[in-house]
Amino acid sequence: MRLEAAELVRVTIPLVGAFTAAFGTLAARDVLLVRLVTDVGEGWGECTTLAEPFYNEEFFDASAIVLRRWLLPPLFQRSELRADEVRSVASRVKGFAAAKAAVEMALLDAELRHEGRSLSSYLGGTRSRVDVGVVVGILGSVHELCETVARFVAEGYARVKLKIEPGWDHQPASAVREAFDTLPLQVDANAAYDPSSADRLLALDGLNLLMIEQPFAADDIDAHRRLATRMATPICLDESIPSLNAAVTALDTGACSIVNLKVGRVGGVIEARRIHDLCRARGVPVWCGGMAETGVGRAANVALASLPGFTLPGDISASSRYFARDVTAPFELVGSSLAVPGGAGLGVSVDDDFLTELGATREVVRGAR
Ligand code: NPG
Repeated sequence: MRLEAAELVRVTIPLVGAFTAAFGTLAARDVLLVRLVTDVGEGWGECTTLAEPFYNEEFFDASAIVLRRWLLPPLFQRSELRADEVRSVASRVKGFAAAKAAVEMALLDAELRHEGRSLSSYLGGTRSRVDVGVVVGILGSVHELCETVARFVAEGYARVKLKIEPGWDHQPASAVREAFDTLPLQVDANAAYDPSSADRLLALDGLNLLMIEQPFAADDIDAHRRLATRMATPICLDESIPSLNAAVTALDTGACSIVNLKVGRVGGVIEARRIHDLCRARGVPVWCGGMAETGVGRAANVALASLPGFTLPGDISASSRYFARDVTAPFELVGSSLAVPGGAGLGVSVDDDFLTELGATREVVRGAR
């Protein structure tokens, strides 16, 4: 296929409720979508980065610059382009995994739509529905937390993840455990702990958690390894795993026994599948992380989570968890699962009129820089 036109679409979508984690509070989601027009049709991708570099190094404005100046222009030069070549063409650009993932996603969408094949089938998915969980942010009180968890459990979510940070960890988690004694429950620290305060995490061992996710800094693999030798609760890594190589190191050193896979963090669904394959070969469970994406990014997440190694529910809650109205048809919870789109490509259509209604800005990116 040949790339003929590219557009960066930016829009801010209000969230149904503010979401707080160690990286800050989101009251609205700044969304960056990439629309690519090729000679075989168009495709959409989502750059899942946040407005500020508080989750990882990448952030919204920087991703847009990198897309405009360095990621998209070389793709216009190629007379024959396949989506699975994006990673190597983009390898001159260091980092910016979410921007790269968005380009790969849009080209895959175009390519697979043309072939009449779904992303799930392309990746080797084996399920038509995927079990999902929900994430509850840091709230004002334990009472509010327990009420929020109760509401999500009533909606059907069969696994709950609590955001924790120093000062909001054992007490809220044990209150939820007490109120929901058999609920599959896990916690996520987004790197908020200093290894010198590892002792306070040991208390979480009594709460029968599925896992504790990313307690320490992304580059501190050894602190995670040390904690894993002291805790019975499995350690899961998210921010520490930006690539297949990083996954190999984390598993070889015993820094984690579960891996969170996020499309935007690892640079695309194809790299995510390679990490999935590695983990599956080693018997390490993986699950699909989320970044409060619109239906575009969610479609990619759900397709990825349909692979056989995704044996734990993902952070891919229904669209209504974050948005009163999404830019695609909503992903809806039935029981505790979402349907994997069976349509060609991502299997979702973007509601352009709604984007306009929301005040989206559109920037045409050209081949020459
Ligand atoms: O359901 O999409 C979702 C959100 C899951 O809380 C979630 N993700 O740290 O994993 C995370 C967190 C996140 C949200 C990270 C937004 C970055 C942005």
